[in-house]
Order: sequence, then structure tokens, then C-alpha cells
Amino acid sequence: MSETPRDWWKSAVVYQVYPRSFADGDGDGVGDIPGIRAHVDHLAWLGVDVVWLSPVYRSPMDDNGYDISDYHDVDPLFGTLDDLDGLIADLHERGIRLVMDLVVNHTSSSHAWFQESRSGRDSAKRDWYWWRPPREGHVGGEPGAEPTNWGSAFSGPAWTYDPDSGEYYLHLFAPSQPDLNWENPEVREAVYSMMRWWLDRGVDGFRMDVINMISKAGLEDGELGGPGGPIDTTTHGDPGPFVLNGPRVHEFLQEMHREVFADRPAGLLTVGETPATSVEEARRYTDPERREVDMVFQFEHVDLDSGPGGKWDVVPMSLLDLKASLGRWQEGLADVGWNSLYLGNHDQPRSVSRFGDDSPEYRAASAKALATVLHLHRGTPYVYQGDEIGMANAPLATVDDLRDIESVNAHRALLARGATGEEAMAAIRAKSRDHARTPMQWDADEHAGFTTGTPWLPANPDHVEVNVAAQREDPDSVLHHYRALIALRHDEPVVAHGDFTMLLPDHPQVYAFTRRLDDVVLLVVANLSSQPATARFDPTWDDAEPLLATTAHPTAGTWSLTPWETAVLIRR
Ligand code: TEU
Repeated sequence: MSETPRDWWKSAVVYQVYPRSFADGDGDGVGDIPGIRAHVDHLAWLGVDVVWLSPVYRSPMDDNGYDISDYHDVDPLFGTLDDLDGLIADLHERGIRLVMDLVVNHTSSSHAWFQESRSGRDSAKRDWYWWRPPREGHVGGEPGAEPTNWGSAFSGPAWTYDPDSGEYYLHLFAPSQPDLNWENPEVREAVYSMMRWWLDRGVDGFRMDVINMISKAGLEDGELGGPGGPIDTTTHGDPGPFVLNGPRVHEFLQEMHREVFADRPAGLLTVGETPATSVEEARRYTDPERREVDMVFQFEHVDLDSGPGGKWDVVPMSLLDLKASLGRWQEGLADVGWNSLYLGNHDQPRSVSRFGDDSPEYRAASAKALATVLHLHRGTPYVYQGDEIGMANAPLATVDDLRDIESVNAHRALLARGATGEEAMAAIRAKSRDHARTPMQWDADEHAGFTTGTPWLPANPDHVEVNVAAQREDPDSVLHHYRALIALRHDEPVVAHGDFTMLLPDHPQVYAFTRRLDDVVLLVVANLSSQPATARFDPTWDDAEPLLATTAHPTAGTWSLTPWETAVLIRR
């Protein structure tokens, strides 16, 4: 791999595996590493270059593995370190790299570091986490005694009281996810040494969970009543300004690069998950000269359907907003920096339900149209498991259908705020992370071929129609379309390296753009609506070479597009 170009990931496509829901090898109803190994040929057939594996480390699983209690072992639910070595070898044999999830803003409260830290105020690791006395004039444990008014992303306060030592610890997520104190150099060295251990073991990089939260600007009360994302700011202050993109975050990432990556050959990938990050900030994170990370996950387009009340205040999103947002990111990172391209992941509803039309009539067409638009942007596309067959949202009829800690807690908080049961479920149904976590649909069998046991979350009933086995047989399927898009990125340098120009920014139905590299120009046109659309483009495109089973035929520059129809043309 020593001859790999430094920016190899520009022509790569990443596939995200959420291990709990991908494939179950041992029949206990939970996906595992042997299950993934049984399906690596699916990934190779699809043609992806990299697998990002969501956490498989030892964990109490309060947040499905994003609460890690041992960074150096695999949780028995998912298998063993040997299984993981086997998976790395299986993938490498097929030319696919493996990127691990790195969750180091916080650990699990069961991690030995935290156990030691909480053992008393004199503990040698006390300062590895954020411990603070109760607010002045208050008695610890009483409401309002928290050191700041911050809310946590999973409802309730961001501080939990420890009666034994009389102090609170900070957790921006669940109480079982205490935040590490990156100000302490011992913490940073422990993280870097763990990362080196994994690279030495053969992994090819990291997707860094909420890495823009590791530097805290100060512990002061946050604003009440503002947007606050997942935080209920009617009851708690917004920690955002104090914890997002904090004063030392770039210094820490540069240090990490020096300590972990600088001396290793090209071929590794670093991607930072960075909620609430602006284009300007993203340029700083991904400017190759600065040596921080290769690319970021930004959140602007997945927050467009959040109203003034935050994540659960669901508002309609227009295609014009989506184009304006993604277009601004294309422009902002045109000359410096690099973006990850995604419409869904394990934290988001299914993209075909949210941005497309998941009715039987348009599910396949809209899944293909969204994929076409996304994959042909400038940036590195991420395929979330199941998106390649157009998997849709789960029914989620009642609160009993929810499993995710965020959804379960948000449901309770919405009721406490005065929402009716149906109002609360409507918000959850629009945004729940559980939608993305139903079992991968391999075939039409009872549990979609995911498990021989009872799945931890039921398979979406639509798996009898929507599954990998059926789509492999159908050259016109969503699955074959994804495969063709991935191949196109590998084969046509303009897709990876060309510049980007948005066309028709004010067209309410059509998403269109060109990509250009030297003399090669690609035109992408997509009707992202369930009604017919017309659009006009330069008539010189009339006779251009069609790619990707394009069927639309323009006449003198005028295009008539059926619902969700796309066209991709190339001129050389
Ligand atoms: O997510 C961080 C994040 O900002 C959100 O996407 C998160 O899901 C939040 O609840 C939005 O409402 C990362 C992981 O991807 C997520 O699965 C973890 O739960 C979270 O960090 C904590 O580790």
C-alpha cells in the first residue's frame, strides 16, 4: 500500500456496517462479526472500497456500543478479537479497507478509567473526567444543584451526582457515557496509544465520534429556549457554544495526527463526525496542510427538518433548502478541504423515507434518484447498510416498538412537556434512530435472513418485497444501480476530482448540476419529486453520451422527466 496516493479516498466509496443489525451468525438475534464475515462477498460485489464498522468493543450497550468499557477487546455479543482479525483479513483479501469507530469524547461509566476516577476525589484518574462540586449555595443531588444548567443529548441534565464523593460528573450524552477530560495530557496519550494498537493490528483508520466536542470552552450556564438540537431547551440550557468546536480542538487533532498517523504509509482514513459545524470550520478540519482529518460528517442537511424547538420539532423540508445547503457545502470546500456525502446513517431515519417517496410506486425510483445525486457530488459517498436496496422507515406504531435510548427518553420528555401520546409518537416516527436499525434485509424469509433466532428489533415487514436476494436477480434494481454508481466513481476521474456547478437552484423539483475536469463534463439531472417535471438545459447536451441507464431524451434543450427520473450525460 506504500504507493497509494495520499488522497486515495477521493475516488473511494465507504460502506457503513452497524453490526447489531447487519447479520447474526449465532442465532441469538443480535448481529455479530461472524455474520458480517458471511456477507463480505456482498460488499465486494457492490464494489465498495472501505467498510466503516460501528463500535464492536466491549460495552454495556446502553447506546449500542457507543458506550465503550474496554477499547482493546470485542464485546462477546459480537464475537472475539480473533473474529475481528478474521474480518480484517477477509476484507483485505478483497481489497477493502476497514475503518473502526473511535468513540473518545466519552467512555462507558463501566470503563476501568471511570471506575478509578469515581473511586474518590484523590484518585490518580480523578482529572481524567469532568468532576465539579454542586452549584454554589446548593446541596448536591437536589434539582438545580448541577454545576451548569446543561441538558444532555439523550434528555435530562448533562451532570450526574455521585453521592460518595459529593461531586457531579459531566456527560453530554447518557449518564453512562461520562466525558473524558482532553485537557489532561495523560488522557490524550492513552487514546493515541490505543489508536496505534489498532493500526498495528491492521485496521485502516477511524471514524471519530463527535470529535468536535473534545475541547470544552468553559463550564457556564447555556441559553434556555434556543434550538439546541436534541436538547430540550425548555428545561435545560444548551451546552453547544461551550462544547462544540472548542478552543483546543484543532490543536488536539493536530497532535493526534503527529502521534498516531504521521509516520505511517498512506492508505489510512480519518473522518471526523462534527455536528453543528460550519463550512468555514470544516475547511479548517480538512485542509490537508493542517493535518487534522481527511474529511468530516457535517449535519446541516439532516437538520433542515428541525424547527425552532430542535430535533423533535419536526418541520417540512423543501428541495430548495436541500439544494441550497448541499450547494453551499460544495462551494465552500471547492478548493480546500473535503466532505463526506451521506443522506443516512445509524442515527438518521431512512433516506428514501425522508428525502424520497417510499410508497410502493416510487420507492425504487426515488432511492435510485437520491443515490445518483449524492454519489455524483464532489466528496466521498457513504452507503449506509440497506440503503443499497432502498430500505425504508419502520412502522414504529407505539412506544413499545422503540429500542433506542434517545427515542425512548425523548418520548418520555415530550410527554412531560405536555405533548399527547400521538404527538410524541409523530415526532419520534419522523426522526427516530430505530428506523435505521431494523435488520438488514437479505431475503424474503421470516426475519429477512438476518437471524435464525428472534431479532432484537423486528425486521421491517416490507422485507418480503425489498431484499438483497430479489434485487441481485433484477438488473434494474436499486442494488444494481448502486453498484453502477460505485463503478462510475472508480472509472471516471471527473466524478472524484471534477469541480461542481449547481444548475437551476430555484427549480422546485429538479436537482441538476455539472461536474468538470479539464475537457470532460458530466451533467446530472434528477426529478426529485413524485410529479412529472420539465426543465431546460443548454441544447448542446441533446446528443451527449448517456450513462447509467439514462432514458430521458431532451428535445432542443427541453427535458420532460417522469417522477424521480434521472439522467446522467457525459461530454468529452
Ligand atoms: O452521534 C452524535 C450526534 O450528534 C447525533 O447524531 C446523535 O445521534 C444525536 O442523538 C442526535 O440527536 C454519535 C453517534 O453516531 C451516535 O450513535 C451516538 O449515540 C453518539 O455519538 C454518542 O456517542
